[in-house]
Amino acid sequence: MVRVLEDTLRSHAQRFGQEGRGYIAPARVNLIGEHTDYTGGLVMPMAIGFQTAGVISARTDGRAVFYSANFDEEVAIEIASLGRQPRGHWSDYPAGVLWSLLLEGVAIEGFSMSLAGDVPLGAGLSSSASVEVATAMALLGHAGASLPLERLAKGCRRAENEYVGAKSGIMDPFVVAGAVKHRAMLLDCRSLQFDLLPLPESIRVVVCNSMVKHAVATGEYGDRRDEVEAGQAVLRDRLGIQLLRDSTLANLEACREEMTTASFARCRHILTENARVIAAREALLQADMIRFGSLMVEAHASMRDDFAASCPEVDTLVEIAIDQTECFGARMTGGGFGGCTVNIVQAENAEQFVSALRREYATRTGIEADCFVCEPSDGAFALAGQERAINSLEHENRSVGSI
Ligand code: GAF
Repeated sequence: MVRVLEDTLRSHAQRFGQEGRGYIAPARVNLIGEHTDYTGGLVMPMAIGFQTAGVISARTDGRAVFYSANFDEEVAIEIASLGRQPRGHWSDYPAGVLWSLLLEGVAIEGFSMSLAGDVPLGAGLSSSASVEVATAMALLGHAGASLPLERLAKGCRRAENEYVGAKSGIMDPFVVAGAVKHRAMLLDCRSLQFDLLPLPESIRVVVCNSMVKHAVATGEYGDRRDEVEAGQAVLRDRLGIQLLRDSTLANLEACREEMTTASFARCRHILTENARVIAAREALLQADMIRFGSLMVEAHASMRDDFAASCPEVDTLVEIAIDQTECFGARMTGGGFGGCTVNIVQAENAEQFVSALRREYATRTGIEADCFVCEPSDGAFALAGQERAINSLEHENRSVGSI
């Protein structure tokens, strides 16, 4: 059993005087396809080995008691009177999931839940979806209910959008719940169809934390989304194009005069990024990591220049990485404005890559970066033994096919 779950089961029993049932959800890193999910675009994330554990046991007073081991704090809520009352506090994430699952019609009675995790916060590795999915799995287990992957992911997104107040998309809860070991997930965020793509054994995925914190729930992420939506509105009004995904660069160009410079550039990033995800899938299918890496580098430039969502430290990490001979490609990953880079490197030289990157980053910025060599891991569904939700037969039916 994973250590974070073992420890949480033990501390839950000590704290609440009852054995609990344990659930676990991973973090994720996005290989390519950034800020495309909320426009119905394409993304290619994978789950990674950081985890959140949720341990739950019943109580008879009708209350929901959440304990966060990370914050060493307990919050109690009356389930019957739970409204949308975010407090700007860690407990908004699990309380939001409770609120969302109640809206979904899941009958949830009193419980105590312990949450604990090792996902770095504010690093762009989706600590929030990891908490949400672990909470949702625990609540469903407690209620003796289950939801298909799609509804569970949408339920978590609703918690984050409407309860927490962060305008995030579907990518994170979907991959955190539905990922499969040894595979990256190409997800079509419009149809929610996906392909599970093997990564060549000759490469490693290295995640490097710039140590500059970002938070999706605060300003800049929402500003970018507003700029994109303003651009989409022009395309809709002028050309009847409902989703940015269905526009061409020529359509966008035709509407340029009616958009702000920012909206035009943000929309251009999304259109070129969707095309890069399609090309990246082809590269992966042919195990052409040189091509895959150069698409990552282009994606980073687009995030930096058109989407204006990078920062000097993250740019420095990418510059250092792509100067290393063992690195195929590197880019900012996640919401942006700090957080992590994702790097594809030759397996046999991964440790050497990490040492050189950390040394040079410290020299240039004075910051010690945390770097992790990551394996594509199972999502919460597979970890909870719900493989049927994503078994190969269903996967064939759900395959993205030709995009
Ligand atoms: C954050 C959001 F939560 C995702 O939905 C996605 O938009 C991502 O930023 C950017 O690709 O992780």
